[in-house]
Parts: sequence; structure tokens; C-alpha cells
Amino acid sequence: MTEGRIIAAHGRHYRVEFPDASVRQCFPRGKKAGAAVGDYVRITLQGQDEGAIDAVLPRRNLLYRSDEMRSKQFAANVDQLLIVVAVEPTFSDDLTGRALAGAWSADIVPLIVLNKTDLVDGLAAARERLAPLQALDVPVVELSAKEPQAVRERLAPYLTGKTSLLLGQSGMGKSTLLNALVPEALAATQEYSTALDMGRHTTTSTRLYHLPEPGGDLIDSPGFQAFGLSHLSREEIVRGFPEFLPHIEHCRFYNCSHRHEPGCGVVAAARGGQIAPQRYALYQRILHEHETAQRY
Ligand SMILES: Nc1nc2c(ncn2[C@@H]2O[C@H](COP(=O)(O)OP(=O)(O)OP(=O)(O)O)[C@@H](O)[C@H]2O)c(=O)[nH]1
Ligand SMILES: [Mg+2]
Ligand SMILES: [Zn+2]
Repeated sequence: MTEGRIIAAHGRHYRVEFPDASVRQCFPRGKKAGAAVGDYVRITLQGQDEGAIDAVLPRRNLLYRSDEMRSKQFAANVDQLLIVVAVEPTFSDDLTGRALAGAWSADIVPLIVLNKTDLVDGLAAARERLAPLQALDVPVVELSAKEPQAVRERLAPYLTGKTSLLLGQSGMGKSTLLNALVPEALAATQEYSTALDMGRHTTTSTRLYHLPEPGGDLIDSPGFQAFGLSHLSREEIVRGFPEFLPHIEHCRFYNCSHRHEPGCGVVAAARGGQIAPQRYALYQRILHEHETAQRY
């Protein structure tokens, strides 16, 4: 029996890497699934290059999304979430806010990467849309994935020695960034319009890569179109909105949901402009989904 880390997942097939850098194709025993890229697992070796997953070792965290229908795991044991947005195509504020909330509620440090800064015409507008998030002390790193040298210089201080997950909508340039940081990854990248015509994302599965010296791990993932957070409790949802914190102290009721209650500090702050309206609206949407999910 031996331990390794899952570096790729395709349905029930997992690629597991061992401390000696060897990699095996592994399958979960029985019907039980649920392992994610980044998980440490206990394996029984089988033959030359296969293995059975006996157990998933306790995780530090797991980032996932869920709605009423199903849930999907992004990755486990992640130190940092790189939310990749681009000047073009237009990114969704809703999805970006959800990714942030998902990270904070799972104790993962978020970082926003604004890619394609070479497309200067749309740059000012993209910056403006990120300003409310930057105001929350989320670092925004601007770069162009087409300039690998600059990408490495700008991201190295964040990536070294950590496991980072690239997450974002299709066409934002996650795989192009990966290729800039790990040239031998040779990940497929594609013009967004072409990918859309084919009706699918360019990257189809999640995979972990090792960064060259001074090291670290980087996980590339398929573009997401939804980020339901119905698995979060009310307290966890609030953790996704750290700017509410100073105002919650003023809520009259200790179990305030920050919507209809009289004497709510958050509602007052949203009305008074100290909380950005689109952030408060996102909070309401996520809470509503949570309550809908509770009814099933
Ligand atoms: N102009 C410009 N184009 C870029 C930049 N980075 C990526 N692109 C282009 O954007 C398109 C999408 O890039 P990908 O790396 O495939 O995007 P992705 O986020 O991995 O997409 P999915 O795998 O579908 O989630 C490709 O045509 C890239 O060449 C950049 O910095 N500037
Ligand atoms: Mg990709
Ligand atoms: Zn309140």
C-alpha cells in the first residue's frame, strides 16, 4: 500500500502520482467515487501501471459547486484560487463573485488574474468592473498570457510553493497561462469563437502540473458556466461577503439574514452605498438558491 496525489480525473479514471514521480492509472474501489484532483489517496498497486484507490486521505479543503440537480468538484487541497478573467470575451460579474465566495467559504485565498491586457481598447472597462472586488483587498494581477516572461515574473511571487487552481469561464486564457508557466504542458488552447461553435470547452478535464523551479503546482480546469453555491450554509455564504462584517455588528437580531429584518446593519449599509449594490444583489441571489435547495 502506498500514497499518492491525484493529478488528473476523467470520470472514474484517475491518474495518481507517487513520491518517486511515477504515475499510475487508478480506479476507485466499488461504486464509491468522489475523489478530486489534488486529493491525496491510499493506493494498492496493481500490475506495472495501475492501482486501486482504497481511501481518500483527509482534505484541507475542497472547492466545488452545486445546484439542486447536482454537484461538481473542482479540486481539493488548494491553497489559492486564480480566478481568470479577460478583457475579451466579456466575463460575468456574477460568476466572478461566486468564485470568490466559494473560495472564501472554503478557506482558499483568491486572486484575480485579468488576462489579455494587450487588447487595450477594452482594458479600462474591465478594470472598472473589477474595482468593487479590488476594493475588498483581492489582488488583481494584470497580464497578457501571450508574454510568458512577464507572466512568470508577475505570478511567481504568488505561485511558489503552493497549489493554485486556475478557474474561469471558457476563453479567458487559462490554458494559455498554464503554457506560459509550464511550457511542457502543451495544453490545447483555442479561439473562443471556434470553441463555442463546437459547443464545448477547449479544456475538457482538470489536471495538475508542476511548476519549474522554484516550484509549486498549478491546476488547469475546464471553463465553467455555472457556480451554484447551494451547499453553503447561511454562515458560509456570509463569509463570501467579507465587506458585510463591520455592518453585521449593527444588526438588531443575532440570526439576521440581512434582507427583510428591521434594524439590519447590512441593509442600511447597502442603502447608504457602503456596500456595492451588485454585491448585495449577488448575496440575495445566493441566499435565495440556498433556501430553495433546503426545500428539497
Ligand atoms: N490577445 C490575447 N489572446 C489571448 C491571451 N491569452 C489567451 N488568448 C487567446 O484566448 C483564446 C482562449 O484561450 P484558452 O487558453 O484556450 O482559454 P481557456 O480559458 O483555457 O478556455 P477553456 O479551456 O475552454 O476553459 C485563445 O485563442 C488564446 O490564444 C492574451 O493574453 N491576449
Ligand atoms: Mg483551457
Ligand atoms: Zn442584518
